[in-house]
Amino acid sequence: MTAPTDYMPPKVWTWTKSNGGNFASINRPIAGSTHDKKLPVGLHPLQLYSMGTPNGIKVTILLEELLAAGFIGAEYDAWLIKISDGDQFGSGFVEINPNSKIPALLDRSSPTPIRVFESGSILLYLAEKFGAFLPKDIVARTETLNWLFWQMGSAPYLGGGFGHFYAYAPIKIEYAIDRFAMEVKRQLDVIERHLAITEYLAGQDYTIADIAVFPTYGGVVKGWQYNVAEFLSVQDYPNVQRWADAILERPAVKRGRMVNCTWGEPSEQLHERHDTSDFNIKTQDTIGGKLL
Ligand SMILES: N[C@@H](CCC(=O)N[C@@H](CS)C(=O)NCC(=O)O)C(=O)O
Repeated sequence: MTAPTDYMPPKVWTWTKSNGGNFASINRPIAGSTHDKKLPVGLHPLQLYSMGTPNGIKVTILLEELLAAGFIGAEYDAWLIKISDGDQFGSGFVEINPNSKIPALLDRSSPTPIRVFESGSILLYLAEKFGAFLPKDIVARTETLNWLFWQMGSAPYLGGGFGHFYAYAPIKIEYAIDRFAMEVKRQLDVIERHLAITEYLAGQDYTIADIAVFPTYGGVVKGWQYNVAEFLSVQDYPNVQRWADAILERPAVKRGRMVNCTWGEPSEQLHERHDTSDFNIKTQDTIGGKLL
């Protein structure tokens, strides 16, 4: 083990300086808004305020799946919330999500608009609203919710624990990386063993459980999340790979991953989405991956 730091916690922690990590400029120990900013509103009842991160694309993948399945009421406007610029601390956003994290959804289809925050809550809300991607049978429904809530409880160890200390912290701390790498590999083994006996997480059907787990754990085994495929020996999880490959093939997943995405190939970014035709315009407007 490399040498520990000589830091000793004081009796009372105070926020005296930025922590120097990648997101230091937006991290702070208090909640609430920092500035007045109204949110834009589009034509559709469903207004999504988000960014194309693993938590954000859970919702855009489900909305694109619902539209692909013929639920026209799932048409939505997706507005970009730039979390690195602090948009999540604008007053309008905080009214929809007091926790200041994307994704956040406003359903304006009833006289009193309904706010929905936390990606798991949004997935469940939409699945129940449209009666899709959540089985009706009590056994399969419960199994779907088991894995949906597994993701909500497990992913912070992957992102806030492992991802933070491996990729974003200003210093590499062996103890922290070891602790969280071990936990993430254990979690991957949990879904590896399960997917060895079942096609999708809740059984034969693709559900909101797969949509929740895929962006984070699929992202790790396919290599786009933290670029840790080699470090975590992801070839050791062939059933997770098989499951992630099948999900990646779905056209709605391809579209959902583009929405509110601001990095990577320009042809794979759709900063805002207001209509299904936005994807076609995007395809026409790009040549060889370069925006015209
Ligand atoms: N538990 C939340 C986590 C959401 C979350 O962590 N969102 C991140 C982006 S992936 C965010 O908005 N970060 C901005 C910040 O922490 O200020 C959910 O599932 O919706």
